[in-house]
Amino acid sequence: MKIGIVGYQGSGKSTLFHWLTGKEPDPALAHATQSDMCTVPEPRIADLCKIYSPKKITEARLEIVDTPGLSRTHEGSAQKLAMIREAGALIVVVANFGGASAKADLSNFDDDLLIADLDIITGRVTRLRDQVKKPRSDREEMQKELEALEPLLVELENGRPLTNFAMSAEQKKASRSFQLFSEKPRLVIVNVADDDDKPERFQELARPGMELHAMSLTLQRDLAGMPAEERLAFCTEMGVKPYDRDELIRRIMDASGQMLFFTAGDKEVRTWMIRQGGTALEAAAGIHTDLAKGFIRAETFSVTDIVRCGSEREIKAQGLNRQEPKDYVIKDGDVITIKHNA
Ligand SMILES: Nc1nc2c(ncn2[C@@H]2O[C@H](COP(=O)(O)OP(=O)(O)OP(=O)(O)O)[C@@H](O)[C@H]2O)c(=O)[nH]1
Ligand SMILES: [Mg+2]
Repeated sequence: MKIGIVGYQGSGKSTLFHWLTGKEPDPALAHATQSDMCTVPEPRIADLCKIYSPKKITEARLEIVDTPGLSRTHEGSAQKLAMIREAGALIVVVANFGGASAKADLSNFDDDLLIADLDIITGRVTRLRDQVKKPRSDREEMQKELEALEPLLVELENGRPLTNFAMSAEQKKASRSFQLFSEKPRLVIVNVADDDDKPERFQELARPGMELHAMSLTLQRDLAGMPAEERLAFCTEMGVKPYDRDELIRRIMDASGQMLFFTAGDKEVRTWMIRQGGTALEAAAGIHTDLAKGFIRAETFSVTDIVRCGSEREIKAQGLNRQEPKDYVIKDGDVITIKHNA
């Protein structure tokens, strides 16, 4: 899944991209999107490695996409927004330095995204209303789509994002191809001035179901680039704290509606990403289509149990090994082995 970093011009998006991925975005490509992969750190993978001594360790990664900033005067916004439609989740970066107000920018940016969606749905609904009046073979289908979209239009017209709207299957189907922003999960980062010593105060801008973090991104990126000793000296002298980047990445994954599970053996210990609520069959498909096709069962135990037991043999001896069917919902920390027909 792609995670799009979005926000107004100069809010610190590229600085965040650099900090998260370790890759400096190319300034020559500032008008386009730039993406890079970012490992999702999972501390328990080290515990599994002690048990399995694998030849190889592979960690799941998120694709982070840096995007050109929107102008506050909306110039070129439609084109820039079109570049991030396909992102599965958004990180909204709002600045609170150099005269910018995070509170105002956050509210305005939300409006910009909502208006972009409203334009699209208004266009489609207007067209459908026109089409259903005509005698055409697909009239019934169009009527159905229209009925599905009209309530969504009402929500957007009233300034309500669709993240909190319980959509019917028909509505999901009708809206999917538009890749609406207001349906995308988001996480907000308030980028404060380097000398801001109370970033916690921005928590009041968070809304239910929307996670918010506040920090100086330039400071964090620079700290991450320092050798450990220098970082410690700098932090002590300046009275600043490094933000836990690994934890932030896990929070980004979580906010995007995904989670990790493990596969483990002496060849490879590996983390995989799956949507929260994903089934054993989906996990199998994520590993290899053949595993999903020939799926028999998922042998499952929890990472906590194997770390406590120290071996698979002991897991089995204690009866902690479960045989799960296709529709089993994967839980955080599951270690699974898919049994399948070749
Ligand atoms: N004071 C302060 N300045 C920052 C901070 N983060 C970024 N800046 C400055 O803001 C400017 C923009 O940073 P970028 O990361 O390039 O911002 P951007 O959002 O990628 O900008 P565009 O891609 O042009 O939209 C740079 O001059 C940074 O030095 C911060 O935490 N504090
Ligand atoms: Mg940039």
